[in-house]
Amino acid sequence: MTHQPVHDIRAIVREFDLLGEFLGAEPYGSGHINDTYRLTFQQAGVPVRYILQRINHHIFRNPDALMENVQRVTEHLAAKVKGQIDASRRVLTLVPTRSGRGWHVDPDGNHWRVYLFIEKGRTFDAVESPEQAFQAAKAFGEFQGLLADLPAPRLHDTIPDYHHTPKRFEALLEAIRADAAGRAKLCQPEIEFALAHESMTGLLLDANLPERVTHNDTKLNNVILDEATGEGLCVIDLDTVMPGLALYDFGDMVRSTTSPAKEDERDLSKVAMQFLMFEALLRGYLAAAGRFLTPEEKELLAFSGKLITFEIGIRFLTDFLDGDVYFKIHRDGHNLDRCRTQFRLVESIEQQEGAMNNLMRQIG
Ligand code: ADP
Ligand code: GN1
Ligand code: MG
Repeated sequence: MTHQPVHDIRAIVREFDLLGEFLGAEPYGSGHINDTYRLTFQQAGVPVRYILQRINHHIFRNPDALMENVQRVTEHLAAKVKGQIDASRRVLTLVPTRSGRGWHVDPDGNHWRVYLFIEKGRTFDAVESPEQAFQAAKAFGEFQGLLADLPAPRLHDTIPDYHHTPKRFEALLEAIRADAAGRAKLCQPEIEFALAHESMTGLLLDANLPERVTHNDTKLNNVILDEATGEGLCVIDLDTVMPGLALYDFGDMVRSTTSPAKEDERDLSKVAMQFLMFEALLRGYLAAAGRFLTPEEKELLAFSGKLITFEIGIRFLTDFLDGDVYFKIHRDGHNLDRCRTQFRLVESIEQQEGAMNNLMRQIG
């Protein structure tokens, strides 16, 4: 099982330019990669909260480059929303260290950052209504739009070949060959499912689509919705913002937002691509991104959902075979459970792909 390593949070917190008395820190959120804490300070008698995160440097091999990206992206976005009501809830704001840096490196080489806590917002691990899907997709579409004019230089690739599905497939083949944890016998149907789908892995990369600045991890719980109005408020989890394809972003919304089940649901009968949610995503995304997407991109919107769901499925399967070295797990077989929901969702999309494409052609 995954245990959060013990860190001296109080000492880390002292490095940041935070006012008032430190009241405490608690682990926060359900991300699979970084360690996230919610901090509380007392400032002149009022409790004020922050998000503290340790970057997983086993996964992000160059955390300084990553933080340079995050700094450039958040500053660019902040300049765009400046003057709007609630501007500081619409974009992540880094709190600098006492020495004026955007992040802190501790003596063990861990990289830490602090963000203002976005109050009166919520994230969801599973979708509850089409309106949520619409709002999330609109927020991610606007995010892409606002970053379209990010000045040069090109952002760093924080994880090389992150959405290179054929290379992800190669990694799976290697994991099957190595069978490092002796688990291949436990997942034969999933291995067969993966092998039977190889032919689609290169379709987006081979389609000559434009490179854009994209988020690359647009799952539903990476956008904060306003608690009161439900509006898509703030796109978070910026570690993978880098050059990429718009369609991998839209695809990951389909993957993470159309099924009512959580990503690790064991009862696969609950997993399904709900058409109403797809329609809401499509309308929300096009409301923001429709003006800049090319016809070739629009044509592949439905397919992108199937492809990235398959891609994340094979990544979970690879990690299960490798012995759970990448994604945080909280129970035995967790990565295999996650893989199964993804593959079930691929099947559900396959069954509805014709109708999804028709809808896209009607409103796209
Ligand atoms: P991970 O990379 O591990 O997924 P995230 O950056 O997505 O980490 O953060 C994990 C969770 O913490 C999010 O899903 C969200 O609920 C919460 N969170 C992150 N940043 C903020 C913030 N600035 N304000 C409020 N909540 C936040
Ligand atoms: C991870 O960081 P988090 O939990 O939002 C992963 C994504 C996967 C996602 C699946 C850096 O995202 O690629 O799509 O899990 N992030 C990284 O839930 O690998
Ligand atoms: Mg996240």
